[in-house]
Amino acid sequence: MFGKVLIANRGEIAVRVIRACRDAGIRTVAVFSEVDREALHVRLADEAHPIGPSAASESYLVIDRLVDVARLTGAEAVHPGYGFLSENARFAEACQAAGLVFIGPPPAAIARMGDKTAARRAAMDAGVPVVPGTPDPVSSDEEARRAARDLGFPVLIKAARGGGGKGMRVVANPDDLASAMRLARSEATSAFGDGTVYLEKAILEPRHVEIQVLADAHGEVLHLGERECSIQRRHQKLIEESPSSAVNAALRADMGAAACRLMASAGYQNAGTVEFLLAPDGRFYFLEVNTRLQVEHPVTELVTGIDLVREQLRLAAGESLGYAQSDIHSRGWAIECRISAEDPAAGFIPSPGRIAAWRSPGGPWVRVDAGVYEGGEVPLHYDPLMAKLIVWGGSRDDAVSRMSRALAEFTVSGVKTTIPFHRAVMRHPDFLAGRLSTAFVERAFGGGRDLPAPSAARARAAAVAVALRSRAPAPAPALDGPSRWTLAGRPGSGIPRR
Ligand code: MV4
Repeated sequence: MFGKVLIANRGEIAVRVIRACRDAGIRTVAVFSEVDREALHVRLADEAHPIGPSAASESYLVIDRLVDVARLTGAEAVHPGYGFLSENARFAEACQAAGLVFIGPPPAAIARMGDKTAARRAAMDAGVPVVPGTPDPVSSDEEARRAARDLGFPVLIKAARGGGGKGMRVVANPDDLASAMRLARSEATSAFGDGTVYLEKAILEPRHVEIQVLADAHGEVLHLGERECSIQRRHQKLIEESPSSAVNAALRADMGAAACRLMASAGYQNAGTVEFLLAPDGRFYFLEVNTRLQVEHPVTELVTGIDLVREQLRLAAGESLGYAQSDIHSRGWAIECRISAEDPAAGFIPSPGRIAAWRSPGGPWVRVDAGVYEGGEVPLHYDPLMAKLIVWGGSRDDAVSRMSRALAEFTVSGVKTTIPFHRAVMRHPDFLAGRLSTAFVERAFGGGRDLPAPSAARARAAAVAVALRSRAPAPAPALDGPSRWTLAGRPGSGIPRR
């Protein structure tokens, strides 16, 4: 196993990886931008090094700087977390070229799955169902008309280079096709520098269900069941659960086998996720592969008992999985709520700032993966995710009531949070009945606009919490060496405790 790992990320996922390393006796190297000098991941790592200004493009995304820090600190491997460089094949290659192990799939697998049309072809070749559509890009309006007639309306125009729903357009009837093609092409050109589009039959009211996969370097590929991720808004997931109330044992076995076939055929290694659309009629269709650890991985951990980050470390070190599909069992139900510094009552606009009060829930089967602390700052430069609240229950009903209880305990002030949104979802009749689709948030909450105001008692409690914690923060020292937070108080550091 590795002696030292560099974590090329920040926030809750950097903290998550540091914890897995510490559990495994591995030393950790954190990196930080100017605004992150006193961030939680910096305080928890064994050592922490500056990598540049606050803009991610000048720090967390600078491949050469990250590789340099890894080399200088004697790290043997690099964990990319999610986002930033986690799905960048050039970063994985640069790590390998510098003699570092990239904790993720081989660069070729990242590159292949990053090309959505290549991934779609790989799925078809592996016998994995894909949504009926044009096998090749559509260039003329005439070609589009013919394809749409064969597929049947409504159809979706998708950008070949697209992702996250960008450049996607629904067309309900033939009259709208030509203008929709023009719009989709120009959107795709400005978003991805490539106006190539293709057509798919539109699946109405789908669920977003994904399969977690683990693959070792010896050809073994296993799946850890599904995650239901339909509760999202504008392609940002808000709540995830495992299992899905729409998936029974037979469907799980089918989807799991399909995901494993695809990953095996792609020469995949480490942890990865295969995303599917699940139609109301129970048919499933391949969407894309995420070649990284995902935000929502903890719900799978809680139902399977498998530490996915520990597995990533073991697999990257060349170890065999060491267990079979029949050894993996899912027990009970897990739900995750993403706690972001966003104002759900104002269209989920980011609400960066200082966290005046932070009281997170606890108790049995409640897990809080946070990347922040009371008195700390949520910078405006990055994703506003502060923490993930994950609970387990023996049944879905138990998990929902435990989540409601945990959300009731959660007090945050100084920034607006998504907590009120989550409290409202936990009471919604469609959610309680497991009646979900990707349209749930728009349908149930008008996209988040129709939220109940917090009670007067909650507003008073928040005001008191702020009043009690208005201590001025210490100014951040200059960016000139390792952070004081991780050195202060350590024998021989020469830095006095504050
Ligand atoms: C679809 C679809 C319906 N039919 N494809 C959106 C993101 C991109 N990766 C794929 N997406 C969709 N593709 C067909 N043929 C509906 C969506 C979709 C969606 C998918 C997953 C999660 C959330 C979504 C929200 C809206 C639309």
